[in-house]
Amino acid sequence: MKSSKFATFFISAGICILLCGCGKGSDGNGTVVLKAGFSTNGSDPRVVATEQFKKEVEEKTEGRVQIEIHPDSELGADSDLIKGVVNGTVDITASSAGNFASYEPNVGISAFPFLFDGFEDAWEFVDGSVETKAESGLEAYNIKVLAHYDNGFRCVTTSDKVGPINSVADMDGLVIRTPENQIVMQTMLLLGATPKVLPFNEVYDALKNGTFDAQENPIPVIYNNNLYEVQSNLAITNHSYDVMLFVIRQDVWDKLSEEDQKILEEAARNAEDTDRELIKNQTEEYVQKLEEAGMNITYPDLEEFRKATESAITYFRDSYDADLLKLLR
Ligand code: EAX
Repeated sequence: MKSSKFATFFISAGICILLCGCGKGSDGNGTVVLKAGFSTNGSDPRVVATEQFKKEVEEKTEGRVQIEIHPDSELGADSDLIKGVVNGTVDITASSAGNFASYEPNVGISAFPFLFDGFEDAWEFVDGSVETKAESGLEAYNIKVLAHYDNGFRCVTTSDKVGPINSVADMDGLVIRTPENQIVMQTMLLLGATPKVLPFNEVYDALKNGTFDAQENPIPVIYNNNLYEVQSNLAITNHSYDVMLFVIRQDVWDKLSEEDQKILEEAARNAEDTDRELIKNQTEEYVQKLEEAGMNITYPDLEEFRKATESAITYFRDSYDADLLKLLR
């Protein structure tokens, strides 16, 4: 009796070790679970596009790579999400290029004011060699760029108390919330405003309780995150193009098989196409929706905004790669 029980114990123990020892990951079957964090809610195109990315990756890797999506700053604000990719607590995020500038200043280059004439012009730039060179320093921070999502062109919103923005003079002395983005902040300073940083997930309440009376974001962000409920005026300034770097931890990427890396690259390109189409369409369609939601829309003369901010590039001359700035012009 004793020996057969002993044998049963050893056989079952052996099977258990075999099952647990044959792969990586918590469930022991080689599954990699990647946490993707975002500062905006689930209706934002960056999250919608990443839901598509998740579906394609999980199907084509046959479940070897799984993506957990965390919107609404569940894993932290934009600066926390980027820091998370650097230190390994967040695996994937998408955030405005300028938010990465505190690690690699050159990536803010696409955010200079009034650089592009429209989406196609901007996409040609971010898909080109100058952007690739600008992003090259990110690898040193464990950041691998998978795709270039789009946040749109940033515009200014204000409360009833401040009133509408019709000219640069209306920006004078305006305390305005911005992301922690040096280029956007300098652009506001050059317009005579006073930029103050606040994490995006705190913006709605700060506008609602009057801590802030103004903010600036692209039209899709304003609509998808219901900022029209707490802002009365929208000025179509398009003062800064906001490319979003869709990034993954370099150390996680390096551990994936070549086959799975190719699957993630293709899924990221497809998600980028979806994101860009959503942002372009929403930028064109949502101004009317914002007007129907009660916002007063103004179209300031952008030539005076352009003139007031053209010195932004020289302001950052010392922190940008000189060749890059030459290529930029
Ligand atoms: O899109 O913090 C900001 O204003 C950013 O644009 C944020 O990612 C929301």
